[in-house]
Amino acid sequence: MKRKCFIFDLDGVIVDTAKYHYQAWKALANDLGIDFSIEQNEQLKGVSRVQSLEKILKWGGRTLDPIEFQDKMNQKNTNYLEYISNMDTSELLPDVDRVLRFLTNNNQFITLGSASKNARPILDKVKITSLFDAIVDGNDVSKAKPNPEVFLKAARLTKSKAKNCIVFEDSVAGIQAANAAGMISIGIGDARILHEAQYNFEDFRGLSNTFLENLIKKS
Ligand code: B16
Ligand code: MG
Repeated sequence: MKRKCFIFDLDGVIVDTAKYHYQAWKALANDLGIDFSIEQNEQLKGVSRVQSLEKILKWGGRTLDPIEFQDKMNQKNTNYLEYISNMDTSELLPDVDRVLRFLTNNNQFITLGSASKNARPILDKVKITSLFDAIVDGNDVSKAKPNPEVFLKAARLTKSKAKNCIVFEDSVAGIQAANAAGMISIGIGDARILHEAQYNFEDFRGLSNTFLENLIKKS
């Protein structure tokens, strides 16, 4: 069996933390007197903390001095950390466990490619850290998605060529990053939003072991 590198995004793919990011950003935006819609939130998925706040300020026509900016980022993260503090294995998204087990049993590389600086503690909380051959998160990269840096780094750590990497992503920026890296992109979520992906699934329940087997065999 070939050894491919499967790269998982975290928020919205492995765990449903996307909803906690949304709630924390909404609270912050409203606090600044800025409206914040679900559609706008879609544009923040996969986007770094700094760039997310920059976008919200732009939408609200607001500016902050550097100290206030840092303050607001801390406020959002403190609020977010509170949301995730009680996370446990029940928050793994449907069938993530089955897919991870199938790939492990078939000797595939499992890696993380997330923009989040909170990725490691979250993996610990849902007790899957030991399944990963490499973890690349927001602390390890300088360029945010749609730049492919995060995925290229995961490939490098497992000595995999880009064409042998398969990326699971729930964000437009992440799908663009995977495509820019020359990797196979699989959108997890709404296919209308993630239409740039090579394959689309609402969630992992639709992604069969046979489909995974074919990805592994694919030259
Ligand atoms: P943090 P992912 C991304 O994680 C989220 O989708 C995005 O909403 C968030 O702003 C970003 O991480 C940074 O997260 O504030 O925890 O460092 O989807 O790339 O796993
Ligand atoms: Mg995501």
